[in-house]
Amino acid sequence: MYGGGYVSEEQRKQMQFDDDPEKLAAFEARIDRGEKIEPQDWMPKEYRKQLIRMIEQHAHSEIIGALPEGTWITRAPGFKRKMAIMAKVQDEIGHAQLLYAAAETLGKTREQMLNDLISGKSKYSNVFNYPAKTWSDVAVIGFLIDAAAIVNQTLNAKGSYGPYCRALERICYEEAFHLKQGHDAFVSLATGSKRMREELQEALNRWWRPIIHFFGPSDKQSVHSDKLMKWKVKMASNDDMRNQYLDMYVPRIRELDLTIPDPELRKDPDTGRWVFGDPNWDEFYEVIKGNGPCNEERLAVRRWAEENGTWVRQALQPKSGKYITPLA
Ligand code: BYC
Repeated sequence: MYGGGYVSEEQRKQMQFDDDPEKLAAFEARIDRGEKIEPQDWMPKEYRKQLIRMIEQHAHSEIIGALPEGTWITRAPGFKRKMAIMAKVQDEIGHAQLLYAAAETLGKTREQMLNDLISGKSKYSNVFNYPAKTWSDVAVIGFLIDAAAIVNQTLNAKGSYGPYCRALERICYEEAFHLKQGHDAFVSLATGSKRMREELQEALNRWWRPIIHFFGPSDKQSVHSDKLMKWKVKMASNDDMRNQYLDMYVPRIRELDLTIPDPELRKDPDTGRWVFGDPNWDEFYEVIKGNGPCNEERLAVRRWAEENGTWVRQALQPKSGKYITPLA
């Protein structure tokens, strides 16, 4: 099993032991009542740690997620598509800013987070470690990955940590608009020439498995879900989110006469749940460990941006001189 963030049962007990039981009970009662937890409020160490991990990973996913689409700004077909993809990429960077600000309220600085991203210590979404080879890949990202992100984020937005929920609410509004541009690009290709349809089908074939992975490992393999759901950081399990997504988007793909590249995919009428072929979880764990097709390239771009942007940050903070150079 992948062991990146694994917390042993013993460590878990220790973490709970470290927290004052009365404060913990009062905290959990607040969560049960549906109250939002704010930065100045008491919170268990594990809640803080988990939120930093998740929000930070989410922020990194936004800036790394801008890279595959960013390479298509100059190559998008036509002026309007170029404008739209450029605006979308700018929005993603804005989302990262909102999310880093939300994570900072929990005590980890932005510099530490960026250091952990470029050193490979922190994770970001598996999907951004695959290349966007053609314009059709960009359409698949814009429609099907943004749709997956919306399923996940509209649920997370109802969670317990105030700053994360407020950031997500705004992000979801913008993502809903991104979805429209992705859907428009996707439908144009699906209803276009034979060559356009073929290219779109090839892109769908490449992306289907990473999309299934997007919601995280199965509930049996998920490490953090139980605690995160108890504390209403996550509002649905990985499998429930994946199921909800398949319910919504399998029909929309099929109505365009495209083939989902999984012959075993079907909805079980007895359970109402989707059944699918082996999504190759080994590939997922390899990708999130840093061994996907584009991990090195993505981090190299971030490193370049950090190194070449240092002078700008230093110029903006002339008096303090306290800026920590990434990887210093
Ligand atoms: N990719 O215990 P589990 C976007 C890791 S940006 C990589 O189930 P959890 C967009 C997990 O971190 C949207 N790693 O985890 C941007 C853990 O490892 P560690 C990104 C993954 O947290 C630009 C291990 O696997 N969305 O859409 O309970 C353009 C065990 O997993 C992934 C978010 O970040 C993954 N897919 O549940 C277009 C949303 N899945 O940390 C679009 C916020 C799992 O112990 N995050 N892992 O080493 C979440 O909602 C949850 O973190 C997840 C996973 C549902 C993703």
